[in-house]
Amino acid sequence: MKADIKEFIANLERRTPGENEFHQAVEEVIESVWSYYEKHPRYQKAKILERMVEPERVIMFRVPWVDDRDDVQINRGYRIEFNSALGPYKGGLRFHASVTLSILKFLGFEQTFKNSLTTLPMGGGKGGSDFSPKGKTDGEIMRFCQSFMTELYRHIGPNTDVPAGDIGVGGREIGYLFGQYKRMKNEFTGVLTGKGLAWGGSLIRPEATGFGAVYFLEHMLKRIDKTIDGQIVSVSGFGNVAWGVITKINELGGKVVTISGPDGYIYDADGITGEKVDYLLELRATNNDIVEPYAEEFGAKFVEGKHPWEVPVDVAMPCATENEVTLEDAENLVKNGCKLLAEVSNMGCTTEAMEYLSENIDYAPGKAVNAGGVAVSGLEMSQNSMRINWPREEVDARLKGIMKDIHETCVEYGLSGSKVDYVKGANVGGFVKVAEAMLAQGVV
Ligand code: 2IT
Repeated sequence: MKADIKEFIANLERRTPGENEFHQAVEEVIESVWSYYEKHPRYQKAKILERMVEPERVIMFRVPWVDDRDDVQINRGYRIEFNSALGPYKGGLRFHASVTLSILKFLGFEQTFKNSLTTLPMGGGKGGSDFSPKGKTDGEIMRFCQSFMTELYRHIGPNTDVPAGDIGVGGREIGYLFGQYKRMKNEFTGVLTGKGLAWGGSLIRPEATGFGAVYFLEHMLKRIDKTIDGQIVSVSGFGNVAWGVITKINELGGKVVTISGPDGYIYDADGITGEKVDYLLELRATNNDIVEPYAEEFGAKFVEGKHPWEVPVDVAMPCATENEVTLEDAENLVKNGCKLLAEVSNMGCTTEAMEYLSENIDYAPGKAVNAGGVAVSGLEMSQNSMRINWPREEVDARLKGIMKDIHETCVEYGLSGSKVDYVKGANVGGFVKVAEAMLAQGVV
């Protein structure tokens, strides 16, 4: 690592002790953009990078609620308003026991560059709570969401900050959050995305992250003269994003052979198709957060306590959570003939795994691959502003166009020889627009 990058990171670590995931996300971007930054003294003079790693605002608050046994519960709520150079803060809410300030800062930081890549006018933000909806009743989830929004409502708005879902926040939670916002502000407005179709939601939003990732994969494969038809794919997770990826891969003739949960992974050599894909929705609705029942239902193999990256495949698509692919996993994938890893989870690979994969196969980072989710959120905002709903074909065509543009941006900034450095391409491509906007807007 270059001395001045080292110093930059050391400074960041001094100011944000213990925020390991945040440091990891910043380091990846800094390494990518540093040579570009050095070539542009006006960026340095304006301290663009130093400003970019400091969120514009961090909100932390108490979320008290009463569970079904009449016990008082206390969770912590957060909203990181990271960067508004390109538009209102935009990014999801994560409800999961593992949520910390560091995790939300890493996600908010990444979101800024991801949103920039989508070409839509959105700044970067992220929020959530250490509350996990898994194992809770509907009533408990509603009371939690209402308490959470009772504080959050004063900080957000359709022109200020527009949250959406992430892990643990789906249509049900968005509904409860929206209801409470509307009640408190007496305003029916596009303040959240991922809404139900009857009350301002967009077609394709639930599928967008997974579909967009597969559209991106198509462009990656095209560069090496391949198509999705016939590819064997491993997927992790079994939530909304994994479901979207599996549905689209099937449609395009590929075969997905794995899914996973916190309990282990499923290997289904025949492919996860037809009623098995519908079963994923059932599995999620049981609220247990385990995949093992799939094995009993369809006679597939369940491997306890392991990640699916030991299964030989052509393409790997992590769809669960950060740092879910370690160096050892990456080595296993490559050893077993994997040619391409398209990261769908945010920062799905550890730094070591990412470096190893970039050197050995085609690897693209989450902020490019999964940007279809927030892109369709951006399209939901447009539809809300115009008070119309676009048909399915219109949203899908726009999503396809955006994923193509993101891939082209990665190639533009990441091409080295005949290979594309997707990490550099995504980071520099995302950075340039934000940096230019910050310069134009002065020292704020
Ligand atoms: O990580 C992400 O991009 C999301 N969770 C979606 C954010 C959004 O505002 O739709």
